[in-house]
Amino acid sequence: MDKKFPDGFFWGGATAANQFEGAWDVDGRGPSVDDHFMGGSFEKPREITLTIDPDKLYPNHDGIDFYHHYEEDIALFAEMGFNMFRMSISWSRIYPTGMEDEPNEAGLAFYDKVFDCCKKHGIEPLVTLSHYEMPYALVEKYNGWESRELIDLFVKYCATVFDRYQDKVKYWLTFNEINCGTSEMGALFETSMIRGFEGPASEVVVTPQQCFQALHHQFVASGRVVRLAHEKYPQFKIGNMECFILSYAATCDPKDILANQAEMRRMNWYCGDVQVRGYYPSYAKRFWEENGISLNIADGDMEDIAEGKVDFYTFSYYMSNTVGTHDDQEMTQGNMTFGGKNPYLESTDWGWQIDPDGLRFALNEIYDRYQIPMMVVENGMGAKDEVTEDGKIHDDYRIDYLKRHVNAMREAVMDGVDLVGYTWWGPIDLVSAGTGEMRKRYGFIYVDKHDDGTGTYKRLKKDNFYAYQKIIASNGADLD
Ligand code: BGP
Repeated sequence: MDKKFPDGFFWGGATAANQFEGAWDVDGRGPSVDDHFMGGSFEKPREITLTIDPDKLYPNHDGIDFYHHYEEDIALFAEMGFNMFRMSISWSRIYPTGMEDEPNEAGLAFYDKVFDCCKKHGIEPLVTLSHYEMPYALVEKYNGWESRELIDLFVKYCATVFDRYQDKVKYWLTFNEINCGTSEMGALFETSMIRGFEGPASEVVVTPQQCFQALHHQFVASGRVVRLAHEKYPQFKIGNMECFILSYAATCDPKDILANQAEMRRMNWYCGDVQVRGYYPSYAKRFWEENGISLNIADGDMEDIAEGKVDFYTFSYYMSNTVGTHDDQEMTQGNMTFGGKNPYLESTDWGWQIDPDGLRFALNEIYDRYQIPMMVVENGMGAKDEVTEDGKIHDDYRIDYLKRHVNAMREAVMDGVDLVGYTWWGPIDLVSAGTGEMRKRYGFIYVDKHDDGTGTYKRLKKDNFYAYQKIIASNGADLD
């Protein structure tokens, strides 16, 4: 069989505005929820403050200053051969509090420049409308997505950027990792229900009722936005975005199989089933009942969801874990989650278990279920990099991770999966969402920026820069 990817396959990298733009209070931008998060680490959760304390360090404020380096950075992406760049728009750059009648022209103009620069280099933007952020004023007034009012405000913001960039952007994603809203830990990032909260992020408390009601509001908002796009801009393609946390049953005990099935439904299938199929899945009713959830569904909501089905399915994939019912299970950390350890897998320094075969498995499972085009829009390895005396970064560990995951996708394509794109997470080092660290680096490009806030912002190519360049040049055929 032909061991390569389909012609026209999208190769690129993925970022999020709040994690790399910086310029948090420049050109009329309002504070976003992430601007209230201080830096943390593997051992120490990020602290959230109610007001911005000038004596404290908030890593998202400066990010890696893409705002002033975008031309240099996009040129480097082009040099690697990117034909796609996933980025998000910062809502509070467009509507500083989310509640203004008119958008902030300076914010809109910034993204015009970014998209024009992509075009100059033949790079297709893939734009996430909401990547773990909202204007902080909406947290204060509405407690984030807990309130229905967010739907109209979000649709207004989307309508503005659709109108403005209709000739520059074709591919859009509604909510980043929407399914993180199904867990207490992920809801913090996904739904911003932290009104009045100050303290370690691990101490935020939300109930299942709040989580699933907030998600319902997001489903309706997503449905309305997809409908709007389909009606007004037939050239657009709109996708969902899931944090796919593949889990295996910890043992072949049938009780473990059932426990894992329940976890796979809550974590991985619930949101996809709604956004791809356009209705709540059959297992939802019992799940709601058993978790004390009673959804408030308004007239027209289910129609918005039914008419707002996404055009393609996208997800992040970093790791897998195990789920079981036995007490002796050892646990480990992962992306937005804790899970059981798998004795057959190695982990990164942050405890994320590396599992390329799981990516092939996940791609097949998802495609069997939905039968629509797919993209892997995040995948990567957070590691501590060292600049050696020769001024280089020899990140063979990351090259190995990259090649094994590209190989897994290639196998899935040969299995028949309709995979159309791959955007590596953090093609340039940026601030970690989970820990707020800079030293948890993912990039092909190193950025001289450190956890204590120091650094020159100088960009350096790592060894993996050249490895990815070779992979892209051969359309995924050359993995030696
Ligand atoms: C995903 C998020 C990204 C990104 C990535 C890596 O869940 O969509 O925003 O940050 O994970 O996670 P972290 O930054 O915590 O290492």
